[in-house]
Order: sequence, then C-alpha cells, then structure tokens
Amino acid sequence: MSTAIDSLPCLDSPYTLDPGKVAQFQRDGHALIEGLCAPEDLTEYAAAIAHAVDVRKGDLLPMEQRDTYGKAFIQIMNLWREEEVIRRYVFAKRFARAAAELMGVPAVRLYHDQALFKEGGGGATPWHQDQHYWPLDTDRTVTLWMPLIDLTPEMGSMTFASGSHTEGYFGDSAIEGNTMGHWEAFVKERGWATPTYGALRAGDATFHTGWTLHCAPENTSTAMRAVMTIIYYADGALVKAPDSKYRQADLDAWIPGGIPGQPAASPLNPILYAKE
Ligand SMILES: O=C(O)CCC(=O)C(=O)O
Repeated sequence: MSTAIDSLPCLDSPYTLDPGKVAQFQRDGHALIEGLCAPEDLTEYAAAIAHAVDVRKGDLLPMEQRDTYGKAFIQIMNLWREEEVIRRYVFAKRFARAAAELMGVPAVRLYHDQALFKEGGGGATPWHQDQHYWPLDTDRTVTLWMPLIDLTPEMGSMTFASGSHTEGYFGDSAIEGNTMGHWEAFVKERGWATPTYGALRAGDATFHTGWTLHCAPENTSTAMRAVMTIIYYADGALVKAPDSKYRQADLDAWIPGGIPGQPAASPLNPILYAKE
C-alpha cells in the first residue's frame, strides 16, 4: 500500500486516563478505555492492517476442518516489521503511555503485535492466560486489544475473569482442544465476575494483564471481527528461562537471543514509551 506516512494522523498525543480506570485495571486486571483512538484517525491504519492480514492469511481450511486455535481467529504477528504504516500505529506513544500508566510503570517495551481477525462463523477463543506463552519474569505485562471496526456483541468481544490476575499462573491454559468446560468450572468455583465489554466502537481499547483469565465467544455474525493487539511489558523485565515448548517458541520468535535472567531487550523489543 502506498501512503504518505507523514500525512497519517499522529497517534502520539497523551490520552488522560481517568484515575478510576487505573484503579479498576489494577483491581480487576482489565479495563476499557473508550476512544483511545478517534475512529477518523484509525481509518487508514485499519485499512493497512486489514490489507496486510488479507495478503498474509494464506489458504484457510473450511471452518469445520480447523482446530480450536484455527477456528478462533486468523492471527498475524509483528506486522510492525512488515509495513511502515503499521509500524507507526504499533509505535503510537499514546497507546504505550496508556499501557504504562495502567500498570503504574515509568516505561514499557514492545513484546509483539498481532492482528486477531475472527471470521464470521468463527469459533470461541477459550479461556486462557496469555502469560502461559511468555518467557517474561514479571507480572507487569499488558495487552491492548483494539477493534478496527465497530463491533456488535455478536462478533466476539472480550470477556474477563475479574481479579483472576492476582493469583499468578494457573498452569497450562493453552488455546487448544476442548478446555472451555474446565475453565468455566474453575472460574465459577473462584466466584469471579465475568464481564464482557460487548459492543465497542472502532478505536476503543480493552487492556488486560498477562495473568488475567479471558476468553471471547464465537463470532455469530457474518462479518469479520477485525482487531489489532499490542503487547507491552515494563522496561527492566527479565527473561524467564523457558519451561515449556510455548515459552521456548516465544523466546525464539519475540526476544531473539534473550538470555534467562538478563533484561528482555532484544532489537525486537524497543521502548515505546518512557516518562520524561
Ligand atoms: O481476540 C480474541 O478472540 C482473543 C484475544 C486474546 O486472547 C488476547 O488478546 O490476549
């Protein structure tokens, strides 16, 4: 796509977070920040991301032949490395600053970005903890999840188990097989509330920590649920020795050359916001 990068909306200006949102994020492990990006500022970035997904998604099997992961979404990662326009979106200081302020840290690094497009008729995203996959020795991690189009509740909005992040790692919650029943029972037993944010506008963003249990229902509409995510962690976080195939694969892909016990700071993990 040819777009004059400098003419695109600048996404660096600060967004003043309501202190109540910060408190809610720290208490519940998730929060909705409405209008983090104005819809009119998002248009060209959204088009670039949708185009990048379209050209990279490859040949998809019919839905009924896919596994749980394949049904849940089309996932394309680190698009910032592929397209200048997307790099400008992923490196937006406004987003990174919101992530830092929600976590209460002075600076954040990029872990990776990922487009998560749930097709019309796509399956549920089962309950999981993201940090199950991450070789990071910190609980200061957060995902920004931003719809690129207006979402209706039928398209599969995020659902969170409020307060689940306070208990750390629950063990294997890989997105595979039929794990929904197990986690539903677990969440019920703990008595956590499970709010969903339902309908969202393009440019709204939910944030959740790496330990917050979350899921998303099926997309029962016929439209593509176009969502972009950016994962951040506190600058200074250390690499955790990988103790599973998932964390080893993530280390190799997203913190290449990272050494356990040393700062997670490869060239793929630039600082995206630091308080002045
Ligand atoms: O988009 C989804 O369906 C799930 C997203 C998710 O699990 C995440 O961003 O951590």
